[in-house]
This record gives sequence, structure tokens and C-alpha cells, in this order.
Amino acid sequence: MAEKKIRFSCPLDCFDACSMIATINEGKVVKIEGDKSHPLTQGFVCKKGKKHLERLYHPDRILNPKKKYKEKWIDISYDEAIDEISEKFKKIKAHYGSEAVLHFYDSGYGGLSKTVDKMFFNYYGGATVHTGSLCWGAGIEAQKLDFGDNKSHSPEDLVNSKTIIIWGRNPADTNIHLVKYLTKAKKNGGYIYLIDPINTNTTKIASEHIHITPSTDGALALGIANYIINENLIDQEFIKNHVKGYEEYREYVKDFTLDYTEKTTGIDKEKIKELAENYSRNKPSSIIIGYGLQRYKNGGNNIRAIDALGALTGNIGIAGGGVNYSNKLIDEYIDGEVEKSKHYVKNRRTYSKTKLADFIMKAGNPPIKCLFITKSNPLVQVPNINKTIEAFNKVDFKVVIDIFMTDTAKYADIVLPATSILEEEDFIYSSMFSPYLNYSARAVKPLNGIIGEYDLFRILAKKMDIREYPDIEREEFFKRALKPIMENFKVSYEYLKNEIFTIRDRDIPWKDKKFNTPSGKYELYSERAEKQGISPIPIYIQTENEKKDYNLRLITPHFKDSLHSQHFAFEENIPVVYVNRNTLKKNNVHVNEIVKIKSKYGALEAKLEISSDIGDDIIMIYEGWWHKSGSVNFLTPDSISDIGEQAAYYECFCKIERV
Ligand SMILES: Nc1nc2c(c(=O)[nH]1)N[C@H]1C(S)=C(S)[C@@H](COP(=O)(O)OP(=O)(O)OC[C@H]3O[C@@H](n4cnc5c(=O)[nH]c(N)nc54)[C@H](O)[C@@H]3O)O[C@H]1N2
Ligand SMILES: Nc1nc2c(c(=O)[nH]1)N[C@H]1C(S)=C(S)[C@@H](COP(=O)(O)OP(=O)(O)OC[C@H]3O[C@@H](n4cnc5c(=O)[nH]c(N)nc54)[C@H](O)[C@@H]3O)O[C@H]1N2
Ligand code: SF4
Ligand SMILES: [Mo]
Repeated sequence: MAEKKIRFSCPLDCFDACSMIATINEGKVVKIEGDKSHPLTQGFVCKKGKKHLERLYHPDRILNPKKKYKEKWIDISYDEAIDEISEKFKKIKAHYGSEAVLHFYDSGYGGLSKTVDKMFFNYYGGATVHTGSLCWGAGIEAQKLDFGDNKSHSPEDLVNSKTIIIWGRNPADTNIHLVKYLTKAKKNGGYIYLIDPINTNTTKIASEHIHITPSTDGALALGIANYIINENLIDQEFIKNHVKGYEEYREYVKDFTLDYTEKTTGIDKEKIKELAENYSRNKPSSIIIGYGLQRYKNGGNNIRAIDALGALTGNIGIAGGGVNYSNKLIDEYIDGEVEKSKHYVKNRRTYSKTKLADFIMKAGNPPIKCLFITKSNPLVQVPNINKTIEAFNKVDFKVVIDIFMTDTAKYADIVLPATSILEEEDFIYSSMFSPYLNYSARAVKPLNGIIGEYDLFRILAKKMDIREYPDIEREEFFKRALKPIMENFKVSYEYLKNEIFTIRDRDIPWKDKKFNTPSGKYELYSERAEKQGISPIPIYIQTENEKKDYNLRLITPHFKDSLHSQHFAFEENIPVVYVNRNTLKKNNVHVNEIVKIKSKYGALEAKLEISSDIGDDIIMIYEGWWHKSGSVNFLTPDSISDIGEQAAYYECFCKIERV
């Protein structure tokens, strides 16, 4: 058989949604590489992307439905698995109501075909599902209050910026296809500030790194605003015509003097001045916000305070401007069966995602009788894992769909295998950054006859006699989902399969200065916020440092070579904990020493390493390590942000103990 090449797309929960080429020989994928023809990928993918091949044929992949029997896993047939699940679902619904099933999901696979999990539970009558987010919730809601929506400039437009502030994002590790545009902007004479409490790989790309005390970004932004207002560096015209609530906001920021801001943020006041001067004078200026600085109790207001700088200086709706956080460009035009299924929900119940454990334990009526988990690994990724395990143990029936036997799958009663992207036909897009919709062709048939989620839920619905569930082929499902794109942009389904689609006239959001807020203006003052019981204007909320013994703040950002927990699967070592020399000395410990890191919620062992550029009393461990190594979320609290119910992972205080 001749060699064949197909184009597919990386489905990982990443900013970039890369396009890739798979080479298939004699029914086996033999090589995968970056797609040179894709405008964003440009032939280059990261290590995680390349791992799709290894993971496809990995000997530890789950290839059969499995059932726990006397604490051991036994392989069962699909018929047995589907029979058991459907019987349980019917009984639970009859006795307790459909909300006695809690469907936990995340974005472990970013393709359209696997959004059918939500659709299934809607037709079931409505399960218990989350509000809020483990990921980006505070920022998403903050920008909705300010702008009315979540939009970003196209990557190409960044090259027009003269001043760029990367605010708590680490593109060198998490968003690698942004890097070439940053480099280009710099070559064009642009100046790039990076604001981050720790030294990351992005430091090398930036023109300058400004260290900030964690969770004080709101104070910095308000301090910059006060300076800009006092020096009359504001854009009067923009404020007069397109901003609501300037007066109230101006009153509030008066307290953020340079002295106060310096004291609060740990940044020299001359530097704050320079930042404010450059951002407002050396225009156009853009801000790229990451998700790190909103994993705090004050995360939402911090983002609102940063957004406000764009409005004050008129750096919105212009080439080279913008406050970029996420990019729900394609998502806005996705419709179809999943949307339609929402009308079939009779008994939806919600809980705040961060509070999963509390909710399970105190669900009330009906209690949680089944946990159904898709596209996520909550027993590694949610905060306060000890409490979450306790909650899991209280639920009689747990089902997990995954590719590998994760720490979450191990706690299940039934585990169903998931297909790899190379075994699926799908459409992939990201709502974080990439403005493209990628078609992903199937490279090979699923190994061992694995039934992918699209068919699995269809079979389950049939078995349960859910007649309304759309019994349609996948292509029809895609066509219905993509109909708004095809109609609005006059493109055919074949076009979407063969070309790389984007919406060109959306390169610069808010060009018309018509915002999707209730007033139609940019809202420094938001009545919607007020109604929700939060401050109508962005404020700085000082978060209390936990005192006494637990005086080290733990930050747990994302690791370059793993997408959350996924690529830590075969890691046997214990985590590395990064500290500076002062912290080492103060705690009377040494480099390379194995120590115990303890918080009020749990403990783990880790090996000490020096990171010279980390602040005093800050410790850093990457998130994603499995239980066998030591998961950081054994340490984190299940606290929530001020806006958007975001998990405040970094409000985590620890101590170091010698072992
Ligand atoms: N390699 C890789 N790439 C990924 C992921 C991954 O797991 N691995 N995950 C993907 C997902 S789901 C997401 S949400 C994104 C996240 O993408 P990013 O936002 O880039 O990454 P984070 O690690 O969340 O945090 C970014 C930075 O915030 C900094 N930070 C922490 N606290 C503060 C603070 O108080 N102020 C400021 N200014 N900065 C602070 C951290 O030090 C870190 O460098 O990445 C995506 N891409
Ligand atoms: N301490 C700390 N914790 C954090 C964060 C942090 O910064 N610090 N970041 C948070 C963020 S930003 C996020 S987004 C969350 C992410 O949390 P999760 O999404 O739970 O993280 P992953 O480890 O990527 O888990 C995804 C799982 O989906 C599986 N999977 C892959 N493909 C498929 C498929 O086709 N079908 C099914 N059913 N499963 C599949 C993978 O094998 C993997 O086990 O973690 C959060 N947790
Ligand atoms: S993880 Fe992100 S950067 Fe890496 S291949 Fe996938 S989409 Fe591209
Ligand atoms: Mo995320």
C-alpha cells in the first residue's frame, strides 16, 4: 500500500490549535509533523503535539471498557458496559431525578464531535453541571462586564503595536505561536514589558521583565491609571464618546498614588511612571493578559482594572491596540444539535466548579448518585484533592471516559476508552487565541474497535430509548453545528473541510466602538456588576496573606512539556519546587534537598531547586504531576475569585519541613 498523508489538528486545550500532517503507511500512522500551509502553525508544533503519535500506540492505552470488580479491573464488552450504565441511569432518574447524576467535564479534547456528552445529558433531562471555571472564569466575566464580550486582535495585528504589555502570561511555554509575532513587533521597534512575579521563558522574549508581588496587579493598573489621569495622558475623545462611568472611576483611583502603588506591588515608582508614560504616549499599545493573574480571590477585579487602561488611553478598536484575553471568534458561530438540546433540560442543577467536593457532600435533594466524567482529570486538576477524594468515595457509581488510566479513572467503577484525535474525524478550534477553524481528518480506524464518544452516546441514547436524541451521522451533526458559519460567510461545507477558515474582518475588535454592554459603551461603571453584588467599578481587593506557620505562597503554573496532567503520565520522579536563596536560608534547607511542602489541606514531597528571580517567600511547582509523584492540588484551597467563580489556586500558603 502506498503512503498516504492527511491533515489533522491538535485537540489539546491550548491557545494555538495547531494543524498537523500525519503520514500513514500500511494502515499505521508512521509520522506526524506541523502543517506548513497553516497560517498560524507554519510547520511548527510543540513536543506535546508530537506526542499524539506515541500516545496513539502507547502500550498503556485503555483499549477495552473496564469494570472494577473486588478492587481489580476486569475487561468487559461494550454491550455489558452500556447495559449497566443505561440501567443505572434509568433507575437514578426514576428514583431521584436526572440531577442526581453529576456530569463533570472540561476541555481535554477540543473537537466538535465530543461536545455530544453535554447533549446526551440534556436529553436525559438535565444533569447537575458546573458554573464557573478552573481555567479562565474571572477574566472572561470581567471582560464581559467591561466590553460585553470576549474578543482579541488577530495575531498578525500585534506587529502594529509600539508598546506591548504581556501581563501574567507565559507564551514561550503556553502559547508558542504568539512568540513569532512578539519577535516581529520587537524588530519593528516595539517595546515589550512582561509583568510576572517569576522568571519564565518569556523573560527572554520581552524587552524587560517587571517583577510584581502576586495578586497585586489590580493595584498596579489603578496606580498607572491615576498617573495617566493626573498627567492628562488620557484620550478625552474616547472617554467622552465611548466610556460609561469615568467620573466615579476617577474618584476611586485617586488613592492609588505612586507611593502606595510601589508599596503594594513591590515595583519601583519610577518604573510605574515609565510604564504609564510608554503605554499612553508610545501608541498604539496592546496588552496581552494571561490566566495566571486571575487565579486569585481578587482575579476578576484585577482584569477589570487592566482593561480600564485600554479605555482610558483609547487603545481600543485601533490597529496595534487592544486588551487581549481570549478570542471567542469561531465559537460565536457554532450552533446546531448541542444548542438545540438545551430545550430538553427539565431539571438542571448547578454547582460552582471549584466547589465540587463540597457540593457532592452537601448536595441535598437529590443526592449525587452518579459521577460521569469526560475530557478531564479532576482528581489531579481540581483544588483540594484530599477533600475531593473523600467526596468521590461517597458516590456509589462513577464512570470515566479517558485514553489512559488516570488518577481519576482509578476511582471509577466503569472506565470507557476514548479515541485519539488520529482516530476521529472532527473540527477543532480554540477560544483562547487562534482565530482559525481546522478540519481534522481521520488517520486510522480506532484501535481494537474503540467506540468514540460521538457514537458511544448515540448508542447509549438508543439503548435508553431517548427518542429525541439526534440519530444522525457525524457529517450531518457537523453541518448543523457549522451552519451559521456557512450562511454568514457564504462558504460551503467542502470549503471548511479543505481550507483553513477564519473571519477576516474581525482582525481588530470594537472598531466601530459599539460595545456589547447594556449601555453600548465601554463600562468602567457596570450596573450589571452592581446587580450581582460586586463593585460596579474595578477596585483593588487586598487579599490577606495567611500568617503564622504557612507563610510561603505557592504558585502552580503550567509546564512547557505537558498539557496539564496529560504528559506527566509516565513521570516517575517527584516534583521540583523552585525557591530563591533567601527563602532557602530562612527555612534552613539546601538545594537538591527533598523536603515536605505542607499546607492546611495536604502535603507532598518535592526536591528543592533555586530560581534566582523568584520573589522572597514565593515557591513554585508546576501543576500536572500525578498522585504517584505528588500533585500540587493536594495543597491548594478550594477558594473562589471575586468575579466569575474562578478557582483561586494561587491563594495557597505553605510551609517547608525537612524530612
Ligand atoms: N505547555 C502548556 N501550554 C498550555 C497549557 C499547559 O498546561 N501546558 N495549558 C493551556 C491552558 S488550559 C491555559 S488556561 C493556558 C494558561 O496560559 P498562561 O496564562 O500563559 O499560563 P499560567 O501558567 O496560567 O500563568 C501565566 C503566568 O502568570 C504568572 N502569574 C502568577 N501569579 C501572577 C500574578 O499575581 N500577577 C502576574 N502578573 N502574573 C502572575 C505565572 O508566574 C505565569 O508565568 O495555557 C494553555 N497552554
Ligand atoms: N494548581 C493548579 N491547578 C490547575 C491549574 C493551575 O494553574 N494550577 N490550571 C487549571 C486549568 S487552566 C485547567 S484548564 C484545568 C484543566 O483540567 P483538565 O482538563 O482536567 O486537565 P487535563 O490533565 O488536561 O485532563 C484532560 C483529560 O482528558 C483526557 N482526554 C483526552 N482526550 C480525550 C477524549 O477524546 N475524550 C475523553 N473523554 N477524554 C480525553 C486526557 O487523557 C486527560 O486525562 O486544570 C486547572 N488546574
Ligand atoms: S499543544 Fe498547542 S502548540 Fe502544541 S501542537 Fe497542540 S496546539 Fe500546537
Ligand atoms: Mo486552562
